[in-house]
Amino acid sequence: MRDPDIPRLSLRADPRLPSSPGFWRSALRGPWFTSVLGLVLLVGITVLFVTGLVSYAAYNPDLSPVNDKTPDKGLLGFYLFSWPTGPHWLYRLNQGVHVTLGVTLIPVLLAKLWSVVPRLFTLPPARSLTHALERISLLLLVGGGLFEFVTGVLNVQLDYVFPGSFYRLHFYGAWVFFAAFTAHAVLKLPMALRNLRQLREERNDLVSPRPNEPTVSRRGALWFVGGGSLLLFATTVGQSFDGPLRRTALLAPHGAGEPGSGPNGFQINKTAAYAGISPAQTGEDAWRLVVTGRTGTVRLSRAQLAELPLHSAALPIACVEGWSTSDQWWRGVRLRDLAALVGYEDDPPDVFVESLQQRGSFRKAALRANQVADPRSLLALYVNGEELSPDHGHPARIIVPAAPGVLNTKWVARLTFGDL
Ligand SMILES: Nc1nc2c(c(=O)[nH]1)N[C@H]1C(S)=C(S)[C@@H](COP(=O)(O)O)O[C@H]1N2
Ligand SMILES: [Mo]
Repeated sequence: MRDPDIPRLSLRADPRLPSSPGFWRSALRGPWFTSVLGLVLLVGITVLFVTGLVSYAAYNPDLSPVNDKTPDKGLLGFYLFSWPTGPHWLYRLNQGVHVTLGVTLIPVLLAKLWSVVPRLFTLPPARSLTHALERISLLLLVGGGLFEFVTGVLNVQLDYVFPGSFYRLHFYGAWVFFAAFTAHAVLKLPMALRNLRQLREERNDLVSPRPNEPTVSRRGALWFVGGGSLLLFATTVGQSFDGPLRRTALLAPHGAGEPGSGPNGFQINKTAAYAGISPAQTGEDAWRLVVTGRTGTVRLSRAQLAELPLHSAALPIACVEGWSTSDQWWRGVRLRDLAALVGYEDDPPDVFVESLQQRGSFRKAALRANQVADPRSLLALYVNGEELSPDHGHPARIIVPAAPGVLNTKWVARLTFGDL
């Protein structure tokens, strides 16, 4: 029974309810802590956004629906450009930064959200129209941020959980999130900078009116968050390197695998068995490369291919998931020489590449004319002085400088040159 002598507490005043400032007891919360984390995220998330957009452009999504089916990227795709083929490590660097930085920022993001969580419960929900708009934008900010981090991590960890749709989700999500993020940064940056410069902390609604005895200083808490980030960084970054460093990439599922030794001993994404490629399809009698272009169709056995002029290129495999290999020595036929076989002597066009693989998302890809024209772009038959292994794409695979791994189609069966 309620004691009638004790006045009923309002929702804002009853410290048992999260809508009351008194409910939140941590002595850490306050403008300084939130501002430090906010400034780290301002820089970090801006880098994530830029590298993410760049990564999307690297797919040549505007070239063919095979590369990307995102509808109406027209407006958001205003910035798409013809992805260059140099420097040859461009995608490797970009995607390594995107994924490793994204993982590293997770503790900062969580700490930042924790530091402002009392505001989620503020009552009344909206004091004015401006306040209502601000809270809606915060919903997009927090929701968008969590969405981008969660979809990114799931894609890296769970091996393409959103077949075909990850790019769409992550791409649209990025624009929504970054729009809200920009508005938030413009509104809050001046205050955040003031908060950092001030020696004595201003009080705001984040400061608990009845704080618990602190168990750690604010700086100590920041070190804790930073330590978490450092740990994630240290267990992820190795995925971009070969040798013993790769084994430190405990959190990168495709980074720390044991790729075996020897010339073909580098990362494998999907094995031949997984892709359903059987030795019967790839043997000398069975396999023919079908090349189609202006002047018709040419069929080549592997022995015939190996008699064409062969060229070498040192190029990495760099996956959208962030892992990459160091440069491998590929040897094979230049794509532009194959284009010349079917009527494109001086003007190599785009090419549509199809694999022997019958199911799965990455059995087709489109490459742009500038990629076909680059003398380092090969239909590789050998790697590091040996035959390609079945898992790396025997009898032949595409390798193109600076391109995302997904465009380096394995077990190639058919090349169709011509404007896509
Ligand atoms: N046919 C086919 N080619 C493919 C793939 C695939 O699943 N099927 N995966 C692509 C992806 S996503 C990457 S990162 C590279 C990996 O090449 P690797 O396994 O030789 O390292 O191959 C690409 N080529
Ligand atoms: Mo990949």
